[in-house]
Amino acid sequence: MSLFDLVEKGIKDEAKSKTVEMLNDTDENYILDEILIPALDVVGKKFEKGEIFLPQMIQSAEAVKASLTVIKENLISKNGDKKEDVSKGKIILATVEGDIHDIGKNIVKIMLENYGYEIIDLGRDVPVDKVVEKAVEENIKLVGLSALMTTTVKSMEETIKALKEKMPNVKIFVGGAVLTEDYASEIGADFYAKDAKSAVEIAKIIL
Ligand code: B1M
Repeated sequence: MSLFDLVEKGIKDEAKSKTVEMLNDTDENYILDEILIPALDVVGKKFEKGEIFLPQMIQSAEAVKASLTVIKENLISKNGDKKEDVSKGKIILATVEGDIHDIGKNIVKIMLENYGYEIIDLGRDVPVDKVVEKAVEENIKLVGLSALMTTTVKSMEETIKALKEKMPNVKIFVGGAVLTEDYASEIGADFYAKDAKSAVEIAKIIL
């Protein structure tokens, strides 16, 4: 079965071994952008139409997570000896309060780490205060926030507002399928990252 089908059907262990096999001759970005994310899109559409239910969506997400662990290990082993000892700078990442979708954020984390940035990952469903406290404590220059639902963009806006009040110079980038460039600027973000590669470009500008 193809990796796409394994994700769609939520077959975790086989998705993992298929990823190992594919990495012999396939680029990780291709696996991410052309297989894993489109497969989840199909899953999301089926869920929306009522063709599948939450347990199946969870299984598909687990299959993608298993595939991502292999991709991450592969990147680490490929870049291990090239990696510089000094971090290019610290970045806070969080999925905003009320939102437990963290696959996108985790992909962004893998990419940024791969480019030498130190990531403080606050996880998912992160309260506004927790993001602000950590940013102040670490004197952070760049914060990345993720939101996947129309309902949680409000928490994103609140987090941005609270961060800017305490740290006027902090730069904030946001991402997630529910956002657009215009919407990102409307809620006060400095940058919109449509994918993990854009997040790396933003980090290069700021840090
Ligand atoms: Co949920 N879910 N889900 N879900 N889920 C969506 C988002 C949904 C669109 C599905 C649908 O109905 N079509 C819908 C939201 C509707 C809306 O508000 N517009 C939805 C819903 C309704 C729900 C629940 C409410 C379902 C329920 O309980 N009845 C519930 C919410 C719980 C909560 O958060 N409080 C729920 C739960 C779940 C699972 C737990 C089963 C699982 C998440 C598992 C996990 O993340 N650990 C899940 C999944 C897998 C999805 C879909 C199918 C896939 C999301 C995903 O991971 N995509 C999703 C449908 C869809 O998007 N097609 C859906 C892959 C990921 C790599 O893409 O996150 O967009 P994405 O990230 C991209 C870019 O957007 C960008 O880079 C990434 C790589 O290119 N990016 C960033 C993202 N974050 C970034 C941050 C950055 C920079 C770039 O900087 C910081």
